[in-house]
Amino acid sequence: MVDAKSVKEANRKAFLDVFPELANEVLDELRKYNMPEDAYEWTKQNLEYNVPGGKLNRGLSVVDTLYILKGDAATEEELHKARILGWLVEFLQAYFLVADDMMDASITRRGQPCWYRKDGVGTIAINDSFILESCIFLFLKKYFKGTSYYIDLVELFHDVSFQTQLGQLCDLITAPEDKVDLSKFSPQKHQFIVIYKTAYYSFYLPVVLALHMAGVHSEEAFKQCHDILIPLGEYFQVQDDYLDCYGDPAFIGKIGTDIQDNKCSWLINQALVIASPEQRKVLDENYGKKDAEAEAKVKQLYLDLNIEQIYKNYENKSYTELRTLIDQVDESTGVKKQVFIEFMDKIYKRTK
Ligand code: DMA
Ligand code: MG
Ligand code: MG
Ligand code: MG
Repeated sequence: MVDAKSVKEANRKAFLDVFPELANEVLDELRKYNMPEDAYEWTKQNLEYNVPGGKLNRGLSVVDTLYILKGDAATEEELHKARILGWLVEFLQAYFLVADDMMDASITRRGQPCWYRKDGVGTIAINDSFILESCIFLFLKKYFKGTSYYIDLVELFHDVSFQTQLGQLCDLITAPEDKVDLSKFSPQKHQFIVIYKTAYYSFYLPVVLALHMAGVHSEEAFKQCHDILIPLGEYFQVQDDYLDCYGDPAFIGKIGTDIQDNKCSWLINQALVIASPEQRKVLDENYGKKDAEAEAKVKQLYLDLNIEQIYKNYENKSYTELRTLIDQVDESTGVKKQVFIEFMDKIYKRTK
């Protein structure tokens, strides 16, 4: 008897099995270029340390989406190509995270020290992130150059990277280290930042990649995906902001830095909306300070303001709203409701 859980595990395993193959192909390129042995070993480490080891929601969603769209008509060869595209989303994510951890001065990622904090790595991590990005285009060329939708894939990766970089820019300049000014924050500002820095690459990209593979290329189909996946991505980043403060570092694999980093997080924006003038003063004086005591005062204020309950309410409301949006999907455009339901199920009420 094949239950849903064992099917999921088999899919995950098939996905994971592709990674060593891809890592070796990158390393073969280095051999072709006659790279010195130390550069070869460095790149091997870069790939192994930074690409696998995440939750793989983004990568697996490419494969799951293709399967939902094509059903049993999807051949093993097509599924393999979808797994490769899934890994390319994971390469893109690795590229952003290596850089993000440097810019956010983070300590750990996926339960291990951030790459830039490893002995001897430091700012070389900047170039390592560029190499991770280049791998995407190397594989697109190798596996998709012969397809009719090759240029669509290339453009999609370029467009989504640009959107993410713009989101990261807004995230960073809204959180200057030397000048805390909470009046620069607002729920609207937060929404803009998270849509650009997270929603496009994490939600829109994986689904549209699979759409191209399934032969669905219409603007109406892309628009329907956009109108659901962008709010879904927004919800996901609100969860990320929540977990930064309330997640268990041992479980989520990273130590929260948002309060000390002066980030325009969902939590501070909720607090600012309801804080009394006295409470606002506490936030002005303690937010964005590289100081554990000041951070503790902000956390205490979140407790006083019952921000966790506001988050729980938001979570339930988002779920209902997203379900309504999904119910309205017009499947005649070639997209299927199940694509969104499965993606949402992967993240709803996540604790990691
Ligand atoms: C992440 O924002 C966005 C990108 C593009 C990596 P973040 O800094 O909140 O992420 P994390 O909490 O994982 O460091
Ligand atoms: Mg970060
Ligand atoms: Mg960041
Ligand atoms: Mg975060």
